Amino acid sequence: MTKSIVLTFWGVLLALVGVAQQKPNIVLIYADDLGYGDLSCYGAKALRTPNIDKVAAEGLRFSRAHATAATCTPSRYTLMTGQYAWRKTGTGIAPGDAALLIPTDRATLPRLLQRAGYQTGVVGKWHLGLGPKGGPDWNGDIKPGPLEIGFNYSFLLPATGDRVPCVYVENGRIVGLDPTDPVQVSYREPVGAEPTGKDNPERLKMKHSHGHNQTIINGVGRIGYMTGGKAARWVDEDMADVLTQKATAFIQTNHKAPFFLYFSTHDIHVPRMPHSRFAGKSGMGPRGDVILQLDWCVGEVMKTLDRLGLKQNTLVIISSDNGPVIDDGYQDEAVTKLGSHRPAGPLRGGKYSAFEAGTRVPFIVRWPGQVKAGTSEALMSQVDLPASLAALVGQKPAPGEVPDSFNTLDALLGKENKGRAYVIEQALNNTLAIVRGDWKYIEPSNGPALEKNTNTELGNAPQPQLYNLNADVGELKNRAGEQPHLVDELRQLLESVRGS
Ligand code: NG6
Ligand code: CA
Repeated sequence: MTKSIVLTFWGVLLALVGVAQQKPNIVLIYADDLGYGDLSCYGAKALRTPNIDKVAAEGLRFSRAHATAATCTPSRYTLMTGQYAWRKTGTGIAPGDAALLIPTDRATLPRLLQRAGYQTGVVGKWHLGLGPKGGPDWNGDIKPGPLEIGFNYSFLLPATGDRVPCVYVENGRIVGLDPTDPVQVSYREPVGAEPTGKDNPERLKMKHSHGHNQTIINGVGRIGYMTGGKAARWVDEDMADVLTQKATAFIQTNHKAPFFLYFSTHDIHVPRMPHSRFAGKSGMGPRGDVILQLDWCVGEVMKTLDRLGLKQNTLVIISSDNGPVIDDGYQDEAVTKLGSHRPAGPLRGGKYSAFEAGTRVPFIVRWPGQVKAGTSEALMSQVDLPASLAALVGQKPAPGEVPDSFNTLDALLGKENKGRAYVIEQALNNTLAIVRGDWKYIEPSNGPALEKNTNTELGNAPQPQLYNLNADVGELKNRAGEQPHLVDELRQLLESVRGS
């Protein structure tokens, strides 16, 4: 009797130690173009995002966390590789037929986690190119791709929702492709006899405002030409459901292993085509509706973690690849129905910009029992996720493997509130800015001050700019003239990082 009690005691103890030592699952929910002011937990009043707010209330909400660039491809390139995208040519906004931008032999975030025994999956927007130089064989094995750089599972939108081909690619194959109706893609000239937004505007259910006037798929003009693959084409209005189903299925399948899920939502990028459950619900037009839809997706993922008993042992990160844009090329009422909503909150600029709204984005970390709920003013950059998450799972990247990525795990988990010594921000035309402490320096640039189509202040100016973000988060007063020494210091720091 006594002996069995002792045995039970040791059994329970070992089980507890086992649970404590089990590596946490990691779920990274990466929204597209979600602005610093777009969530109610970041101050939005015109709409509510209860599911994301709940994650924030149970976790740590950062106020000074940055994507590495103000557009998608470079931000994602850095997220995957821990290398600043501006170090590598060809990492600007990728066309939908670009070759894979990440060399298959380099260390990547998912590969570092694989080394620690993780099952790794990516679901959603990719936009890092696929296939060899010259682009992929859309009708065959579409590789190299995520499976060749460290993912065990992939279900992708190859590029973006507004770029062809408008099909899903699962583990290197177009889903539902009828071999007698092959897909053909061109970013140079029309292919097939498909109607285009330019020539057949009467066929559009949502008109373009700039660009987006090539092949019409599902009533929406796209960037690029495509023909064939009729049975495989996505329906935009169902995309959030499809992706969420794949994301939760990945969790279900892998719930016994430690897993890493990179859930890269299409929302809230254009075209904003909410499911009928969300259409009209925000009062702000489709842009607001797809924020509600994104919030629903997050809720479904959280429900899945709860249902499988994984909440306690899962680190959840929610962020965005760049800041907000209102009119990004479609007449979708985003401008006319914006009302009092401020997608960037108090920040200046937006997607594409060197001003803060370009890269300062929502960033929420939840890990019950491990991360104390609250807020953090730590200066953070997504470039550090590879080194920090590697550290979390006990991996030490070899020197140079994730060259620009620092281990800022303590700040990520809320154990300290300083974060990085500095953050570098990359704007559309590769203008760089650097933030250190309260101060931000934007290097001189001959690029345009305004992106006319989207009406975004890009932050470009031929003179150096210096802002005190503590006193002037809206970057209105250029203090470069008053503080030449500080300008020099920050310029030198930026140059030293650039040259390293
Ligand atoms: C721009 C597109 C914009 C969007 C962006 C990429 C035009 C006129 N504009 O070139 O609509 O697709 O590229 O967005 O085509 S991102 O979030 O993937 O970087
Ligand atoms: Ca984006």
